Amino acid sequence: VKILLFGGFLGSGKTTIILQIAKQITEVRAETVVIIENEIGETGVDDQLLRGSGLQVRPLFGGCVCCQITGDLILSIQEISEALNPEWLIVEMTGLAIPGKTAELIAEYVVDRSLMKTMTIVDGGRWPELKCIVEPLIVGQIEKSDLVIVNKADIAGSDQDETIADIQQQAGSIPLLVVAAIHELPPAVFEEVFRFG
Ligand SMILES: Nc1nc2c(ncn2[C@@H]2O[C@H](COP(=O)(O)OP(=O)(O)OP(=O)(O)O)[C@@H](O)[C@H]2O)c(=O)[nH]1
Ligand SMILES: [Mg+2]
Repeated sequence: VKILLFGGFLGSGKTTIILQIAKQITEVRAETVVIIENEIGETGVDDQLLRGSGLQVRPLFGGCVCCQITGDLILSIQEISEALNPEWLIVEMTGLAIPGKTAELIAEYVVDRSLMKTMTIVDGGRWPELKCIVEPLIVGQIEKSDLVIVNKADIAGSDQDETIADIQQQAGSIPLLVVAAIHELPPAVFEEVFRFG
């Protein structure tokens, strides 16, 4: 099993992107996928949205973004890989999780880090505002990930170049893609997401 971990602040577009990635896996690559939804709240909205598309989805509820949730996640990954053994496992993390840290924890217990890829989704339009309010979180989400996807390019304002330059600076050598996930993602995005090693 190869694991794709999607993180990024609340509302950045994780579910929208995951839907396209999962469809690419099942319809284009003809491979199997299970999605784990790591939700904070009690109603699984994303869960229903994803399930409506005919995909296999496991909800994973938890209280907050701590080790407890990662413990549940690790158990779910173990259970799913043993019972279903899909080719791909997609995890939508809560908007408050740090993808790279979660990957390190999973790597300690279940799956080799080389079989995991962490994607951090950034809402380009909200970056300046969120940087003022929750800088350590959104910067941490970027710093520890394998790929940064800046989303909502379709509604970007005149400060977009500045924003992307700032995000790129935080990302350092981590690859960065700019997308509008509300439209069909270009092939280059899928290539990058599915590229391992
Ligand atoms: N304009 C625009 N809106 C987008 C884009 N991608 C997602 N959205 C919208 O942004 C909102 C949040 O998208 P989601 O995919 O649910 O984001 P999320 O990160 O899964 O959200 P949570 O799971 O609640 O943290 C939805 O209303 C989407 O339709 C985009 O590229 N452009
Ligand atoms: Mg979501």
